[in-house]
Amino acid sequence: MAKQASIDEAATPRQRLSENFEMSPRLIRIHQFKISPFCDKIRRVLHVKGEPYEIVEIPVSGALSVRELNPSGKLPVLEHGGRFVSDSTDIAHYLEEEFPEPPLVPSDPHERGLCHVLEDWADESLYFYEMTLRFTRPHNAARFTPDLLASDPPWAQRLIAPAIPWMMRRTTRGQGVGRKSDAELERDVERHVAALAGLLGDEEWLVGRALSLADLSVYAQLSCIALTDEGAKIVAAHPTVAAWLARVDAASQPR
Ligand SMILES: N[C@@H](CCC(=O)N[C@@H](CS)C(=O)NCC(=O)O)C(=O)O
Repeated sequence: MAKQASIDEAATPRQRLSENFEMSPRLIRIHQFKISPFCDKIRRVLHVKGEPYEIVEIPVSGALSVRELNPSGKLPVLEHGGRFVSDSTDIAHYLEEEFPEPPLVPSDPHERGLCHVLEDWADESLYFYEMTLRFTRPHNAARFTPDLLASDPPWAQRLIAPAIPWMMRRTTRGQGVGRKSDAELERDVERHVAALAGLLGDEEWLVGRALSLADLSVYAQLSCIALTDEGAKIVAAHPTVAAWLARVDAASQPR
């Protein structure tokens, strides 16, 4: 489903654009950091929609070039029909308009509202728990930093790797979650996962009777939390949530 774009490494992201677009103007391309939960969310939206796409992997050492595509410097950025769309929520809604089937944003106003609130909670709250757990706790940072830097040249990996926990901590401290003790943070995650178990009850999906953007957004963040030892234990204690994670994963694989 996803093809790695063959790109001229020396070209800027905007220069890289034109070639394939001349041949295939409706091509979808995702500029991403592979292990970003927001990029995972968008890949899964495209899998559910059954739309093929190309990946442009941005190395962490090339992160400044992202500003050419998105002034906020954040990924993912979607390229389609000569347009650039940034922010995973905007991208998901753009894709919903371009490729309405199967719908991922409910049409019922109550479900639509709940879907949005859950997506925003995942993006703006759960994200900082996953970032703190994966990249600021030394035993986890040792596991996940090599994945984060997998597309960087060796010199950049050597230079950047030691700074990753510091960089992530600076962000999570600014946001607030990073100021909590380990025990407080794990208690919060436990409360969030218990809340999801309560929301799910006997239902298959978080909103209504079908997979929605809420499932994909919460999945993208919680699956990263569950990759850590601490998160795995918390999720395992809530079989409803563990089963839902597996269900969302299965429903959003490449077709
Ligand atoms: N609200 C944005 C958040 C995206 C985001 O924070 N992406 C991170 C990677 S997980 C990023 O690009 N960080 C680089 C930076 O902040 O400079 C979205 O939904 O797309």
